[in-house]
Amino acid sequence: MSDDETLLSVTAAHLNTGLRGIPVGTCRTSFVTPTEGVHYCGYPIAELAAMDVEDVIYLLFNKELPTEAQSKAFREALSARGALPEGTMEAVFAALPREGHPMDWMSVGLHTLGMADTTGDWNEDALNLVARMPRLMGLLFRYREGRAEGIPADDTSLGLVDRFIATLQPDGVDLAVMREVLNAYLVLHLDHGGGNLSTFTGKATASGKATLYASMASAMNSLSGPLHGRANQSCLEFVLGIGTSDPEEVEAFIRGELAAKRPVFGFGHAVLRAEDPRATYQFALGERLCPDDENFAIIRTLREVAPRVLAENPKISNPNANVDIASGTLLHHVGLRKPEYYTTFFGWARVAGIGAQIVDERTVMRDGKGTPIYRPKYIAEEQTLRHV
Ligand code: HAX
Repeated sequence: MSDDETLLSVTAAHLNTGLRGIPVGTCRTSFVTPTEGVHYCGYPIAELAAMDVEDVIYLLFNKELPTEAQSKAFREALSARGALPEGTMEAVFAALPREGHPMDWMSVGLHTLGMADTTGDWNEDALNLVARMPRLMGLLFRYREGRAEGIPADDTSLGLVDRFIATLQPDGVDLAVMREVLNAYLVLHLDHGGGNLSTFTGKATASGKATLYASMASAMNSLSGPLHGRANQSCLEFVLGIGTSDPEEVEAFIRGELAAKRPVFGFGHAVLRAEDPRATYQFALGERLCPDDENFAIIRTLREVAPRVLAENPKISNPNANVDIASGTLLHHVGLRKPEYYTTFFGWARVAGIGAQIVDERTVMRDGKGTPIYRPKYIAEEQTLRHV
């Protein structure tokens, strides 16, 4: 059945299924296929994974890869947009409870930026936000860790990853390795089709003409759920809980988790039917950057053992590794040791993809008129009607 026919044949069976599989719009930035995973503007992710994140963000906003001159101009434009309103974020972060989840801090940070400096132009605001995220992220870490003293001035002439690292000032870490891991993490997580929950939420909020910043905060609140972005936090917690890379012990651990009806994190996917190319890339990166890391040894064994064990259950459509299997291990290796922060990196990346999709929906769709305010239909149940 084609997508068009599906559109015309919504039945009672589709109700209360979270709009699963129901076409609601078109997406200009990315799509996902069962074997090659996510594509950005037509390019399979495997072709983009090693590029600088600035160039891939350019692709999402402009629908073509930049020439050398365009790349340089785009980086300069991001630098020019990068400065945060003086002192505002610092004052807000200083007042937030440190026991709050980092994703809640990120959401407050986005609202803070929006209150201080919204232009009302979708494209301007989306690019300003992309440019300001590294400093927001760096300050988020510094204030939560109680390291607010001596934060260096923001050098907006640096690239996006370097600006975060410069604000963070990590101790005892190989900065070149950290830069490569973070750049890859961001590129791999920038976008994932139009209908994932956070992207959909961001576009829905923007359809009511809330600001770009308020829309992005909505998107990040959606991403913070354990069934969505926060799965990457759970995945490293799972790896740390295994504590051995011995294949027999790992297999016994997996069987124990399945018997206890717990998920084997880092495996399976709703759409992919092969190993996620984002996982494949990160495994290759890990083999190059940290082959002796003890957590990397665990996920290497998991990758060998888990698909075989999971494939014994015919219900599991894809027993192979997904994007979350290796990302936490790589972040951990470069000194970002606390899994509770991992969804903020996911969110940082998605700000670009969701921002580009919001710009498309608000300024390009329907010959530039933009998608109207979202209003799916809900059918009243008889019981509800009796109380009206
Ligand atoms: N461990 C245990 N059970 C699994 C499983 C896994 N890794 N993968 C699938 N299953 C189970 C499902 O829970 C489902 O069981 P029920 O029929 O009892 O509900 C059954 O197998 C069929 O599932 P499916 O059709 O193959 O996959 P779904 O689309 O339902 O679920 C999930 C996809 C990613 C949620 C699932 O594979 C899972 O829970 N994986 C482990 C958690 C995880 O790694 N999450 C990160 C996902 C990363 C991602 O999607 N990024 O975009």
